[in-house]
Amino acid sequence: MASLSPGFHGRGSRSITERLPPGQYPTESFPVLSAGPTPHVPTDQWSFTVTSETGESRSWSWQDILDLPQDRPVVDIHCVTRWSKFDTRWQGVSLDHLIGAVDSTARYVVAQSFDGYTTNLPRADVTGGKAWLVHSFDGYALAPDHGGPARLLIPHLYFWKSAKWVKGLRMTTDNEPGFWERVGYHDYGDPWEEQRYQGDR
Ligand SMILES: Nc1nc2c(c(=O)[nH]1)N[C@H]1C(S)=C(S)[C@@H](COP(=O)(O)O)O[C@H]1N2
Ligand SMILES: [Mo]
Repeated sequence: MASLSPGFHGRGSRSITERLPPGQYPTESFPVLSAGPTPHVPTDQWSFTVTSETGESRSWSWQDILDLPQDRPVVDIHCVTRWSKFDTRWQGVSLDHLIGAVDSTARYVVAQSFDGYTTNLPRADVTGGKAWLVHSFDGYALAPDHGGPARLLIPHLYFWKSAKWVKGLRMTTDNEPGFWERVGYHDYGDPWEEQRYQGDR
C-alpha cells in the first residue's frame, strides 16, 4: 500500500481535504474572535448552572466539574470566518452529565456567558456525546482569550456556537436565537451545509 505523506493525514484515514468543509481554509494558528472584552472569572467565584424550562436549576462549582468524569476530545473546529483547525485537543466534561442532572423535556438550549453572549442550540446537538464543557486546551488550562476558565466545545457546528466564558445553559421549549443568530447568522450553523447566514438552506 502506498504510504501517505505526513502532514496531510491526521487521525484516522480521512485526508485533510476530505475533512475541510466547503468554503474553509486550514490554519495552524488559533485566532481569537470575541465580540467584546475578555471577562476574567476566578475559578473560586466560578459556577455553572443548568436551568430547566420550569425554573428548576442545578449548579456546579469549579471543583464539582473537575470531579466529574473527564473526556479528552481531539476534534476539528470550523469558524464561520472560514478558518478550520484540525486535531485540536481539549479536556472537559460531556454536557450529557450536566443536562441530564435536571428534569427537562425542552428541545432547545441557550448557552449563557459571563460577557453577556448567548447562542442557541438544539438539545439533540449538545447531548449524545457530541458536546463538552472544556477547561483545558492542548494540555494547558484554557487561556482567557479562548474562553477560560471554561467554554463550550460543539465541534460539529460553526465555532460561534461554542460559547466562551460560559456560565450556564437555559433549557427552552422554543428555539430562541442568541447573540449572532439575532443579527443574521444561521440558527443551526452546520459547516458541511455551509449554514453561515439566515436564509442559507
Ligand atoms: N462568550 C463568547 N463566546 C464566543 C464569542 C464571544 O464573543 N463571546 N465568539 C464566538 C465566535 S464568533 C467564535 S468564532 C469563537 C472563537 O473562539 P476563539 O476565540 O477561541 O477562536 O468563539 C465563540 N464564542
Ligand atoms: Mo466566529
